[in-house]
Amino acid sequence: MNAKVTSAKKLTEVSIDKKDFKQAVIRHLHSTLGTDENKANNHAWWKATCAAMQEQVLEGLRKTQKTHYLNDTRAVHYLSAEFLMGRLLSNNLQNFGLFEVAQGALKELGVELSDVLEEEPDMALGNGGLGRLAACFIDSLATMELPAIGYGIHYEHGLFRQEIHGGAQIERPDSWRDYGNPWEICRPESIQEVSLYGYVETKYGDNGRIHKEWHPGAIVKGVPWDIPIVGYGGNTVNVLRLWQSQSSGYFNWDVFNAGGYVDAQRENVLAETISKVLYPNDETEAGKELRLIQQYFFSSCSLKDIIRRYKRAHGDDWSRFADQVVIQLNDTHPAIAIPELMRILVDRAELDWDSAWNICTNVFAYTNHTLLPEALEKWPARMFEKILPRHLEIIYEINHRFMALVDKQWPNDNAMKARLSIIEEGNEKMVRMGHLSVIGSFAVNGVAEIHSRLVKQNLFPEFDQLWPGKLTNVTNGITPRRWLKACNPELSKLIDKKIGSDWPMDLDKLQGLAKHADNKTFQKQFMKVKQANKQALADEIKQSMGIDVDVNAIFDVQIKRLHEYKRQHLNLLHIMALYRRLLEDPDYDMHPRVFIFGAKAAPGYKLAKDIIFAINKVADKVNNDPRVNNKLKVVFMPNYRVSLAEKMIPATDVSEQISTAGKEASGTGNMKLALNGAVTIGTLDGANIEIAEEVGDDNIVIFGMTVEEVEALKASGYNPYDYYYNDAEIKAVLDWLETDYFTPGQPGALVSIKQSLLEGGDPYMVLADYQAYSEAHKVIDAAYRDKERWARMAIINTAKMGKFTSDRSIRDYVEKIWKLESCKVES
Ligand code: NTF
Repeated sequence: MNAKVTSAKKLTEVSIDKKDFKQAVIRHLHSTLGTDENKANNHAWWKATCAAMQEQVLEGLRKTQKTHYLNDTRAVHYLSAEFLMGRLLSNNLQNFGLFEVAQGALKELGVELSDVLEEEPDMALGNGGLGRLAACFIDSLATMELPAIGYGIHYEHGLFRQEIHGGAQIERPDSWRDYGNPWEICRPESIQEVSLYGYVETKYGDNGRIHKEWHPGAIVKGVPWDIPIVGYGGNTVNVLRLWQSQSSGYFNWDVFNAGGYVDAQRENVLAETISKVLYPNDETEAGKELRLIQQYFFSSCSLKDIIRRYKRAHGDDWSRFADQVVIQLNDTHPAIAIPELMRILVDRAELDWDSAWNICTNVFAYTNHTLLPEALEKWPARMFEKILPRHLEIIYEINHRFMALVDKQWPNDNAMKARLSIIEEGNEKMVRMGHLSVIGSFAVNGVAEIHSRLVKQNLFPEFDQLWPGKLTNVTNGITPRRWLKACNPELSKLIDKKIGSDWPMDLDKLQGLAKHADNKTFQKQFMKVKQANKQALADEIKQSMGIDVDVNAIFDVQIKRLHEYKRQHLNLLHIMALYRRLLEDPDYDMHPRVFIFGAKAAPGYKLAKDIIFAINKVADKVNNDPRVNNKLKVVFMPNYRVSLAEKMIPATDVSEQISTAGKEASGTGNMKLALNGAVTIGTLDGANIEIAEEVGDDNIVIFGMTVEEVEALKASGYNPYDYYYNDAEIKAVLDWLETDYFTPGQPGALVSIKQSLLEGGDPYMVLADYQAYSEAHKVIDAAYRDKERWARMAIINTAKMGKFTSDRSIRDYVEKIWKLESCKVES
């Protein structure tokens, strides 16, 4: 579990001092932005500060690229449709050890760095956990000096901005690049072309060899934008390369020549639509033609880029390709890269099928992030035929050969063939991208122990039998640089004082805090920081929402995408029950509590939006009811995003991780909150299980059914009405939703939640876990009232999070899957 990173330079050897930094900022204010110290607003200061920083970053990037080229390093290529980067300035300053330098330089100019940092729009090119994981991973890869490139899509609009009107979510476009992005560099010299549509011609060569030629109906350009990724210590600066679609001009000459200037422009618009928007779905498949085109677009551009770089060093000799290149598929979104590489090798490079397949299956590895059936991607074969006709043929050929293998293992078993086939037969033939990914990869991993076990047992059991050892686990992690050092500077300083300052690169060092967990002075210092962070969040809540919250109350936080399986409505039912208990008995004994939510719902997910509405309506009522006001508050913070998480997480006392067991693959918010000294109330699901193993039973509150119990209850015929009729509190609370108590004049406005939990069959067994959840909250309440006990629990949580650094995850990938070596870049 030792995730030590040895090779980064000491953070004290900074390359630039305060005076030089100040000069650089002023220089950029003048000659990059055309303004001056008197006229500049915070936005201009932000841009000038970024530009000053970028000078250092680009120097590091140049050295890194040269070093990797000269050493001809094996590299990992992380293909992901999502990278949820958040803001970069603070992180880059921290990783270069220049945070204090910049702060001091700006101070001398009469500017507060903290105000400047707030100017940066979040780079929200992702939905949730999957995209943020990719961002943490590329941070760790650079920090550990591993040769790596992230590949993704340069969306013009990232995840929507959420506004709350009358309690309901309204989606507004996110325009993160409207005023320019100071970090990205356009690389027109590396533009790629991508073909779409058209037909396949079969040609017969003299030697009897059949050659397939794809005559595309359209060609679009992929323009690369590079975002430098600065490792902690500032030595290695890797790249995140994001592809923007652009019309190639091939589209429209005929139209243009015929005088159709306007029509030609319309074709341009179509090409540019490909990278226009991020699909805002989380954990659901977006069965749209444009989505498949997006996936193919970035996979194809990335592969061609990888091949271009390989050929620069190795020419046309493919024999070393799999030694130099490993490609990690972040979920099935880039799975189309598998047939694309086959196409390039067989049709273009004219390799025979077996040699090509041998290369493919030594290059690709696939990470599965969910078991939810609605998230497992399947594409109609007819859609493939239209958009990617040659790829469909290749997929059929891969499948044909795979079926022969299945027949060898399970002779004459047609049911088995149907189950394992890449092609799902039915009303409409579908291509199963998960099966394609498993068959085309040399390694497949889940993202937490329990999830990987379920991937083996329930999702791909036959594949596990066919290829023992191919399916494995790599538990997720988070970067402690962003999620503790940068977002919680006061706690970081306290930790530095206690155990030294090398924990950000060797998180197991936090163990050293455990022996101080009973020390009264340290407890006070630790909780004083927590209190200050709570005050800062309370100020933010007051300022942005006008709600007063008491910092002596328990800050109980649930932050994640809104989804039934994550069970924000379980939390809501319990809040309503507390409210009801307080109304029935004004002396009801509970420590004051503030329940805080942050969550976006997919725009098309009706019930998820109804739950947001219900939380806000209950909040309105509770927060304005003087009868309970010193005990209960409910806050739904709009527009949850990385930069808001950075403010909420350091201020949290209680972390809500309450998914139905077996549904949350891992979770990573659970790790961030515990790292910042929050106590988890959680089910035995995803990484909660591993967190419990690390912190011990005394320092986490586990409740509810296990995976086995969930499965058994389902098998025995789960009936939510049993709980409704047998539990007076559940009945009262559900019936309350039907009245107009929370929505005056609008009775029934919240009824869809009750319906889904009763007539709807309660698919995520909210009612079955309700009592256990309610009891668990009593345990939390009692623990919090014992100040010393709570301080101890909080400290132990921070102390025991070493396992969950993304450096450890990356080390696991390196050892189990990628077989990479680090490459030192001299500063
Ligand atoms: C998510 N999956 C899982 O739901 C989380 O539990 C996990 O922590 C993250 O991936 C990262 O591994 C998805 O977003 C998706 F798309 F696969 F459904």
